[in-house]
Amino acid sequence: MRDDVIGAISTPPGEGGIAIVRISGEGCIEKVSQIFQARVSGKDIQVQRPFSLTLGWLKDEKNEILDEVLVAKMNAPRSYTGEEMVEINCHGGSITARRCLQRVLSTGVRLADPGEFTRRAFMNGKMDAAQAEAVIDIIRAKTDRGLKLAMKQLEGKNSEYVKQLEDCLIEANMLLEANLDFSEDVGELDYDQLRRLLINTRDGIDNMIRAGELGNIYKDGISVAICGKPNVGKSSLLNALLRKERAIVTDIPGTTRDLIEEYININGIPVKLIDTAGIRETSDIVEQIGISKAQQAVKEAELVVFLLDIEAGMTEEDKAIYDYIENKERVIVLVNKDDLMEKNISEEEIEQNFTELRVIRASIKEEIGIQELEDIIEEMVGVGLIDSDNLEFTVSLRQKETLLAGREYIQEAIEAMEEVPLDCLGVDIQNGLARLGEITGRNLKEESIDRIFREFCIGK
Ligand SMILES: Nc1nc2c(ncn2[C@@H]2O[C@H](COP(=O)(O)OP(=O)(O)OP(=O)(O)O)[C@@H](O)[C@H]2O)c(=O)[nH]1
Ligand SMILES: [Mg+2]
Repeated sequence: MRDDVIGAISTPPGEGGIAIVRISGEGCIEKVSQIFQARVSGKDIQVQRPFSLTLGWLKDEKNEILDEVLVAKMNAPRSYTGEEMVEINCHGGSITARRCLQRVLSTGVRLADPGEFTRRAFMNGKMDAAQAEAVIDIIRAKTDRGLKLAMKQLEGKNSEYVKQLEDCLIEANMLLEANLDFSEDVGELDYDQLRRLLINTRDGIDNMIRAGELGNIYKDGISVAICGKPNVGKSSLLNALLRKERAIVTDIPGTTRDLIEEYININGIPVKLIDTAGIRETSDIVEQIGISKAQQAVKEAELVVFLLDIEAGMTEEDKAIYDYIENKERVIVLVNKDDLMEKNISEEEIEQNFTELRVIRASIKEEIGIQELEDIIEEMVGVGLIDSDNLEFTVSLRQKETLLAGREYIQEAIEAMEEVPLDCLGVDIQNGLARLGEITGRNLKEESIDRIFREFCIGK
């Protein structure tokens, strides 16, 4: 890990009110003072109070004004990275921020790698690994609930929970060691208590993974494909869920040719909706391409809404599409156009063809069944019945893999407890502890640290 001075633009590219150039590392205040002139003479940032702002100009090599800026300085260790830091607030044009950064770099500051500020914060003990992962979740949160969960992780919820599990294992380890070292004094090992501690840890890990996976739905979202034969009302459904006229709707079968993807928020879950071309036999080349895209989208989506037209009845065409859908447990059937007088799909027919599936009778035209569909989507992803305020976790893939690896050692210890020598049992417990430690990152290897920060953008 290098400890030189790094700098980057921390605001998104493009025009904005202001842009921020962030600089971190021992000596950065002195470097910025070389290129900054305070408006009020004598207010050099080297003597400025930390955590205050100084107005002034950034000067170029010829001592001409580059931009009028506000400079904030933070002293170590009370900054985001834990190092001495300066933030330059410049005008938010796409050129100004770049020129300010270039000027900063000309003083010998190095352009920061993606995520390097947060990486330094982690290295300097400002946050643990789980908290660093929360930073990226906060930036990427798509709904309020997703954000709330990420904030909980940043506050240290995951770390707190892992700590409880670690305490359990440490107690188990102490029990074991007391027996190894002074077996005459403490007598026989209390296997029941040891087993209880290990089972508690294992079940705690399972709970954490389960709750985390549910929480992840709010973070990652799900995809829902809308499919059916032409003219059943797929695009009408997309528009109704979006509450805007996004897709073209006509009574001509084969209106939609391409995939149309839009995001909506269903009770806090980010949902990617995909409207598809009506699937049918056709000789039209463009439509054929659209149909094969539709089939691909249906394959990949987490949930599929299969539409029928109650007036048109259930035809061979519908049956062929339905048969094509794999994993029927992710299908929601929506029998549309229930407002029409002529009904050619009976309850019996529905019952026969879609036993055990969720079926909604709807009229998209009259906005009947839309709310029910949203509720069923929420329910089907498994969070419908859970009070989201009790959902405290998301787990990153890294955290999940680490938890599972730890679980394996503990399970091994539980199973082999009375058959293996105590020191072997001790090794399993130690290994379990080491894995748990990786969640918060005390025992992290360089490549695991790289993995955490790989997803970050420059400037964070
Ligand atoms: N009566 C009635 N008509 C509807 C309803 N929903 C959609 N329609 C009509 O059905 C026709 C087809 O609707 P679309 O949404 O374009 O159907 P689609 O499934 O996207 O059709 P393609 O893109 O051609 O595959 C339009 O004329 C809609 O106004 C409904 O609930 N009741
Ligand atoms: Mg359409």
